[in-house]
Amino acid sequence: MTVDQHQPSSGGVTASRTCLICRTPFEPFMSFGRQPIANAFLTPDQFGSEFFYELKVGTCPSCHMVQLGQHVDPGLMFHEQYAFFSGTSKGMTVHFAELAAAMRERYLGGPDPFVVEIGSNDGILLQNYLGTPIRHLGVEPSGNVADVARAKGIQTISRFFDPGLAAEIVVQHGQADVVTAANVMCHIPDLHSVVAGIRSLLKPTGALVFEDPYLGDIVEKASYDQIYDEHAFYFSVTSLQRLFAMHELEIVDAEPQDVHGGSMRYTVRHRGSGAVSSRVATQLQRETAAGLARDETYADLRRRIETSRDELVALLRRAKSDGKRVVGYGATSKSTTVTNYCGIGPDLVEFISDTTPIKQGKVSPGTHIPVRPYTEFQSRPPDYALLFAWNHAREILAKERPFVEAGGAFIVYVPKVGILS
Ligand code: DWN
Ligand code: SAH
Repeated sequence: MTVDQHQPSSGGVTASRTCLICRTPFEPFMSFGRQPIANAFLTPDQFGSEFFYELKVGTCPSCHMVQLGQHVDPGLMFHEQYAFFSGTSKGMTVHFAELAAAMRERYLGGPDPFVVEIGSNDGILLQNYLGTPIRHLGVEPSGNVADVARAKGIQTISRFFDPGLAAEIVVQHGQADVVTAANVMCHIPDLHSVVAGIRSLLKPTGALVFEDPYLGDIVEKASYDQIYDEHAFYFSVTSLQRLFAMHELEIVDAEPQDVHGGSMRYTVRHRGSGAVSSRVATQLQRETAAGLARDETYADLRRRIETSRDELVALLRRAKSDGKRVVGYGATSKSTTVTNYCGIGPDLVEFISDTTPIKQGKVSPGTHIPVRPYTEFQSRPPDYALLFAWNHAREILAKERPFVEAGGAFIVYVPKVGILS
């Protein structure tokens, strides 16, 4: 089934007043106000044309899909100058090597195996199949990151995935044993068309394996910085079950992951083609217990987010009045929501340290904090590092022991605002 309800607008943003999954009207439970494109790092000559929209989020009263109330046109976010390169985290490189091995063992052991990845970025996942008998194909619309993958020898098509492309892939390469997507499905407002495309691309025995930030973690930790333009949806097993049922597909497994601040790995197959793990029912029970389908949960989340904002701003102001230097650690997409929602600019955060060359020498979207190379963090260590890349805390805290041993400290805001000693 294809529900074509999301038409790109000419103004760069589309308002959504009905659920993109089941078309039930919904009201946003929260607005984060005026926000820029999360990954649109810019130079001063671009200030006059900086794009803004209202970031608001709601939950469908019928299918309980949590989703944005406004959608920025995909071409404004994913293009030749996309700023996020997956390989910037060593921890994620290990995570995807493990995912590749797990899929190989479970679903890619037959004759002439074929895997398609949607949103393959710089090839962090598919690189693990190079030199194996497994045929692969990446679909990655952001041309600059796709070029990095191609340079590694990874077959990559630079287009947005849709049913038309799925049909072309089937004609040229045949159906896939595995379709995989990490941190991509939640980025695509026209999810029905993507799921329809995946359904036609998958062999009858095939599996869709995908991961995305998990709604249960966002609610529990009040990690509101997961909410930004690229993340159109905040998935739970409850809401996804309904979506896949509409396409005669079913979730056969749901495995919590500790990456990106708490994610879920879903395995989906043609209805009736595989055993359903007891983890699915367990997860559904947990979601009921956590109140993910109840309005009060989101009213409470909004209050906790407002408190988090007030506490973070107070802490940063105190640091400033005490004469301390604060530098951001990781110019994440997530930090765009935090800095713009809280009103944090260069007056409170001197610069943001980031290892990604394309972000360096620019300023952060909206509040215009300079982004500097990591070498600057090392040569001029601040009193406090504001941990915007908190999802990579394990990797970063291990690396930054010398900073802490020399008297530096990390300011965090997920799950609570505070200073790590
Ligand atoms: O869903 C998405 C995820 C997968 O990646 C996309 N929509 C966009 C992006 O989100 P993000 O920008 O919030 O991702 P990260 O992985 O939290 O970004 C980390 C940033 O921090 C990168 O710019 C690299 C930088 N970094 C650093 O400077 N030093 C990261 C590490 C680990 C470091 O040690
Ligand atoms: N899978 C990688 C990248 C996630 S970032 C990881 O987990 O690290 C999201 C990626 O999805 C970007 O590279 C973006 O260009 C891509 N993307 C966005 N919309 C897409 C679509 N409709 N089809 C395919 N890829 C898409």
